[in-house]
Amino acid sequence: MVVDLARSWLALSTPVTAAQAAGRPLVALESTIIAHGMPYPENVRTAREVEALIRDAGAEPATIALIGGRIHIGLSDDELELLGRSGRAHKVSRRDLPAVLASGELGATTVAGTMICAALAGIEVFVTGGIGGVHRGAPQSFDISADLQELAKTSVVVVCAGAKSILDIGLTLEYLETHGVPVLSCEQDNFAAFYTRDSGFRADFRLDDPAAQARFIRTKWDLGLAGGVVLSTPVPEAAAMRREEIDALTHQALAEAAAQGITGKAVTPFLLAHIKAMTGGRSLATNIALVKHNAEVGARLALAFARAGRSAGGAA
Ligand code: PSU
Ligand code: MN
Repeated sequence: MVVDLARSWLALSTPVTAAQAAGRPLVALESTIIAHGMPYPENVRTAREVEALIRDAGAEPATIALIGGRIHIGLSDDELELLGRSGRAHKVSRRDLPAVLASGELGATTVAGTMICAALAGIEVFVTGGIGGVHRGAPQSFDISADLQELAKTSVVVVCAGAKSILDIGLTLEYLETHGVPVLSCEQDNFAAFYTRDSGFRADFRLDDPAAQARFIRTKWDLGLAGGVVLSTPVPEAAAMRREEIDALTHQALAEAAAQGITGKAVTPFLLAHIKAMTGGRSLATNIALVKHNAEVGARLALAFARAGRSAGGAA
């Protein structure tokens, strides 16, 4: 069977295997944020702290990366260190997955790449920082993250702090609507904007209660409506940046990217690094705070899924 063949590429860590055997909920985590989204050593420290938060909440974290020709579901401390430190991990989206797996090289999975691997491993909840989206200027550049197409077809919930204002958030939401991807929010009505709480756009449905979130998502999948769900939650107030500041920085970063002729998969890491440099690291503190908050929201959802699964007779 095709799925069994695909699963033969997986390497589950011992804690992940144990959690699955015990019926403890799993939460997937991506690795592009470690290898390309944050500098060393904050990236590795944050990855470990995020894993600890998920464990403390009663779920098992499963950070996903490609190592030695296998899709690793759950990483050891040494593997996290390797990814965060080596500087040679490929950024792996759907397109890149076969190349990096077949070569046996090191790969850090994006939202799209992580969704594919999480689905193969049977993990339904995935926590990240922000999703990729439709870039500003996309009508000319055609730069639309493969994350959106993955959300259209792969049945995993992506918990995030919205999308960055380096993107065209209005067009990103339009694209998701076209592809039938529901955008849920919790803690506020509007879709979040990563460094800032409010994107200025409403999410489709606000559901603060994890049990209600789980019911919504389970209903979608029960109906055979395959595909992802976005769950947006805003960066905690105390860590949020000012909208005017981030807007000004975004314009500068976009101009710099254009001047340097940055294109393709290099665009997002370039913009992130540029904004970080221009804020003297304050944007990094915001980034870390929002990922940790997302981890708490994701863990609560995974627990609610597990409870609902049991009471409904083990739907999975
Ligand atoms: N947004 C962030 N931080 C990130 C990314 C996005 O705030 O690290 C990463 C995620 O892995 C996301 C990817 O899936 O960038 C999107 O890249 P692209 O735009 O090339 O599809
Ligand atoms: Mn792109």
